[in-house]
Amino acid sequence: MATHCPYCALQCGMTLREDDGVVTVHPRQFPTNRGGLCQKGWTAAELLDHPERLTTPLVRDPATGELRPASWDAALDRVVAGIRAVQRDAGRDAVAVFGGGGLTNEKAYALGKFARIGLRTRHIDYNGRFCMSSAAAAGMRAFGIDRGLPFPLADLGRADTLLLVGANPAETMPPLVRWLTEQRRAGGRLIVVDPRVTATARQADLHLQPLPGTDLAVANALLHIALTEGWVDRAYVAERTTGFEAVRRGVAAWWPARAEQLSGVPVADLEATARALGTGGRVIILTARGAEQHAKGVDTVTAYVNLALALGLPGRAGSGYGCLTGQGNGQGGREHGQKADQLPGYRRIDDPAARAHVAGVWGVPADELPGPGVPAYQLLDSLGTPDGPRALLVFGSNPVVSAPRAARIEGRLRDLDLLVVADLLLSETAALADVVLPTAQWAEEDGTMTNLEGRVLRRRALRPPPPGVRTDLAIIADLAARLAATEAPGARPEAVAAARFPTDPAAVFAELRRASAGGAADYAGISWERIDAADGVYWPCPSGDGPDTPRLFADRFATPDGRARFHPVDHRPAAEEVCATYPLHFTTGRVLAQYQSGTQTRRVPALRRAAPEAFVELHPDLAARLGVDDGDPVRVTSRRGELCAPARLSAGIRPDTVFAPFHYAGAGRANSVTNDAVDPISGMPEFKICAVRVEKA
Ligand SMILES: Nc1nc2c(c(=O)[nH]1)N[C@H]1C(S)=C(S)[C@@H](COP(=O)(O)OP(=O)(O)OC[C@H]3O[C@@H](n4cnc5c(=O)[nH]c(N)nc54)[C@H](O)[C@@H]3O)O[C@H]1N2
Ligand SMILES: Nc1nc2c(c(=O)[nH]1)N[C@H]1C(S)=C(S)[C@@H](COP(=O)(O)OP(=O)(O)OC[C@H]3O[C@@H](n4cnc5c(=O)[nH]c(N)nc54)[C@H](O)[C@@H]3O)O[C@H]1N2
Ligand code: SF4
Ligand SMILES: [Mo]
Repeated sequence: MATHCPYCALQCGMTLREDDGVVTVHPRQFPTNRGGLCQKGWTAAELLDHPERLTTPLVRDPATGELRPASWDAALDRVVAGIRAVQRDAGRDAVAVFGGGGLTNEKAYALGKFARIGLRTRHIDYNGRFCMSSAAAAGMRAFGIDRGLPFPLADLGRADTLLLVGANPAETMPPLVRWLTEQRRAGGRLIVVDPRVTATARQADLHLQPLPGTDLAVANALLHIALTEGWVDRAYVAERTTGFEAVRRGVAAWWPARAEQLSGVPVADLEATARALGTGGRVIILTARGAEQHAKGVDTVTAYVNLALALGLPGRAGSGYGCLTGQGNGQGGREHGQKADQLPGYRRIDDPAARAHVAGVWGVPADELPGPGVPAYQLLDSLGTPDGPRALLVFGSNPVVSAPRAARIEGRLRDLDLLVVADLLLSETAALADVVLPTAQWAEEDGTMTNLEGRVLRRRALRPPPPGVRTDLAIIADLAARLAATEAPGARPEAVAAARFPTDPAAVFAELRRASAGGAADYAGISWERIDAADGVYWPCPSGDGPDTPRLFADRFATPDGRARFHPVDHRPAAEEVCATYPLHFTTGRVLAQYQSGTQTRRVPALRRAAPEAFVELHPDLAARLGVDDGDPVRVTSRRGELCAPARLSAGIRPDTVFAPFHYAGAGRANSVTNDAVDPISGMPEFKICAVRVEKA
């Protein structure tokens, strides 16, 4: 059975085999992974028959306070009664939905539709807000469209210069490293910007090691140098862009020496980088979470987009700007309506034409669709407060581990009247729920995923879910039907009848195609058959007999006038700066063997052995000052909380910065420490920098 890995956005091709009930994973030739898989992909099938798999709904017993097995009827009745009670009391918006970028396109679409016409709440958002939102917002405002890579991944292998800013694919997308190796074999230069000497940085020709939170200044200095040296593509700027003059004036103040002072990157390295970018033939600039997960993430990405535009890269063959999308369906998950301000096809919920189109597909009057909700952190932080939602339904996220300032969010979740979590395993968030609904896993249901290239792929069911387990689509449909059957003031039961929420993913996809037709992310011409016939189909693909779009921007950008837009952006300090009490910078990220909040990968024995617990990475000089030896337990404290984990000494990290992975719960939870300041445009939290104190525990 040919399918794709359940985890990250590389969506490596794999083949599943079932012998005597045991499912094994085999690598498959696919254009992104070319037969490669990382350890997570190799072991993905181990969760299918995992002993901790949820196989029955759980309902919290009011008498004992414990979660107890319950029938589906009892569990769903409890959910519906809870929703109706809260909505009767506090209005429709008192119920909120939280989705995930790991859900298939079909599920993301169904969830957004369920929120808008099943619950009729404006409150839906998702974990992609913590992931892709800054790059998405920057792409929208510069190019008029947000597709992570506007070109096939294979272009990386042919780049003369490749700049990776805040990306560590050697750990986060290991098979992608083949493209980097190929690129350098062909004589290309790889430049990596990361405060740590990562496995990726070790392969680079040049490694810039800035202080976290200074990427914007670095980008402006690079453009400053390019201007001074005459590497700006004046013809391209004149023909294909608007707004350059203001950017030019802004970066004039970014002398390389000024950027060096702020970031610690030597002027010579800035000059070498600018030269490689400005004089290379095929040049690609990529950002990932290191640059984006800041309270100035949108402006930071914009600074790199400005640089790319000034050099004439976007739309030029073999060149361009892109961001590396993270979650398995991080791209599709941000297109079909689980974002607070969005309707399917990447339409805006406040656009009357978009509302009319989607309401038509859904068979409801457009004026019945709610308006925009609020971004994820704001939503989570309002739960259970007098003005916030009092019930929350979570599909595909574990915010108790992954949200910033997690102890506070955990408290908010506890304050809810009703918390419902659909998951395959008892995540830390599910453990707090009033009702837990066991869902099918990737190899048990059909659907589509859109990878980091904007390529729509088929996920295939190898076998049905185990007895007692239902698919997310079936849960959504059942809830919609039960809600329709209840009497609620002003509700139109027929509008939310079960027939409107098909459980067959093929039927959902057919509807999604119609709903997306004419939108920015147009899937109208994509059929499952067409995906099968090729190695996936790139959106936009408006017509069944027309072409798909592997490369964007060759002739025009997706803005009304077809030109890309420059935006002047300036450096600003991190939301929280170091001080005498909290003198060190704290940053967070990933290790190869764990995925996200770890619900899944912490339960796979080989992965647990490879990365069993949290750690705090710090420089030996800093460790010596603190009297800490390798392996000693240390405590990292911020204004918001603390993390305790063994020290891991590494000469590869800046002595003024400490790092911890965010995959762990309990005392090792990095998000107990992180800052919940968010980007004013995207709502992205500042996961990648805050001020801390470190001491031996
Ligand atoms: N093994 C594994 N792979 C994954 C995932 C996982 O959880 N585990 N998750 C997937 C998802 S959802 C995502 S979003 C991607 C993320 O993929 P990446 O963005 O590659 O992952 P991160 O480790 O979060 O961050 C990358 C690097 O940013 C650096 N960094 C920290 N602060 C700064 C800064 O201020 N500036 C710069 N330039 N760099 C900084 C960190 O040191 C880190 O090495 O990975 C995907 N793949
Ligand atoms: N400090 C710090 N925090 C971070 C980050 C960071 O770099 N630093 N990165 C952020 C980023 S980029 C991301 S993407 C988030 C991710 O963080 P989360 O949103 O917590 O992501 P996951 O751990 O993937 O959570 C997915 C949950 O859904 C379940 N699940 C998987 N598939 C399905 C399905 O099909 N249906 C249902 N119903 N459930 C399913 C899994 O078992 C798991 O419990 O974390 C963010 N948090
Ligand atoms: S790189 Fe990503 S998609 Fe590929 S096997 Fe690893 S986790 Fe799966
Ligand atoms: Mo992510």
